[in-house]
Amino acid sequence: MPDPYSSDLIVHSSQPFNAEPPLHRLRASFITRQSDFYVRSHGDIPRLDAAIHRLRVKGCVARPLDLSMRDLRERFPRRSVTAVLQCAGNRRADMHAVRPVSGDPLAAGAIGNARWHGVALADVLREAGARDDPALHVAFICRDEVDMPGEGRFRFGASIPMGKALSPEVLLAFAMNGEPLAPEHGFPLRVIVPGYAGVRSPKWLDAITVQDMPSDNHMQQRDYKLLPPGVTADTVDWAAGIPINDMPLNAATCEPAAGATVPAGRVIVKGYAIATGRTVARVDVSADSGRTWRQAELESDPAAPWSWTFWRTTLDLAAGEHELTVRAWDSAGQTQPARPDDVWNFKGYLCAAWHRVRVRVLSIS
Ligand SMILES: Nc1nc2c(c(=O)[nH]1)N[C@H]1C(S)=C(S)[C@@H](COP(=O)(O)O)O[C@H]1N2
Ligand SMILES: [Mo]
Repeated sequence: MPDPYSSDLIVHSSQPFNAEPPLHRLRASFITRQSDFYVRSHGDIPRLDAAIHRLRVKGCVARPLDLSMRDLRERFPRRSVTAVLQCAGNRRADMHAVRPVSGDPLAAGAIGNARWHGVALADVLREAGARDDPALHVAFICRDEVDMPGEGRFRFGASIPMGKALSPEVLLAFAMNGEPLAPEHGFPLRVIVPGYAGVRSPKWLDAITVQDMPSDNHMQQRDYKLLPPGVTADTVDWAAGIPINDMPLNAATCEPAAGATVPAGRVIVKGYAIATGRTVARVDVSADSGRTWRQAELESDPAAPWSWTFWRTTLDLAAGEHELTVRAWDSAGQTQPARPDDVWNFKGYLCAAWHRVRVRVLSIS
């Protein structure tokens, strides 16, 4: 099947389909086009019919619901949010370079910023009569099936705590940038949980269960947790891991590309930075691996707190090899770890070390 949406993406695997955009495409627009948006799927992409799709809401609720897509559109106020979606494995390749990790060697493209349209999850939960109790969890189950060695075949699922589920930015989304969701991004219905790792934003949503514990799905219990550096796939005790929800402060250089050759003189360097809960207050760029730094110009949208910050600066580069390095600072004055070695974990999650790009500068004589 020809797929116009995957033409420019760097494909890491075709089954399941996993792909990320080249970084210059990502930096080309503050709102990421669907065709440039990374795809992370764990199983086959379901082809669903919106006319017959239903969403059930059940569990610890006063009034269970069984909604068509039309019910969702007609019975609840429309909401939109501009938000970044980012995979917990974004920049995994940098961790892989320290010591091999499991999972696709993602560059810095497993992230995108979109305008999402749908209804507030909070409105649907209130209609179902769910209690605002911080001890509760909202679990999602999806239509795609995942094959996991040793675990067989199961449907994708995940959960978020009730406190986050009731936050107004969390949507049940049916559109992205004013277009219907593409099949690979969750058509006809997905969850969008701004600030949280992508895994907590399930696609192809089938049912919501309010319950007194997190989802028992593999994705919640035995994956997407942060483990200490000494732990391997053979020794892992998943119960001891930190579940990945909020994403750390991060920044990446998108242009020039890693390994690029550029002419000596003034070189424009551009990228993105992202903070959750706080704002990106400063971005430093270095042409000498972090010995000296200059501050980049920032471009953000104050009306879109879940969105990313773009940055750019101009460096004067002499001929030779240079390692361009970037790090962000947040509004609490915190910054990123210097080396991926300091945050290495066997799944390669949350790589937020200073991002380094080696370039070759040629003299123009
Ligand atoms: N049903 C379902 N939802 C899912 C996934 C999946 O495999 N199946 N992958 C998750 C992960 S790990 C990420 S990072 C995001 C990616 O969303 P995207 O493909 O629209 O960019 O979807 C999440 N939701
Ligand atoms: Mo992910």
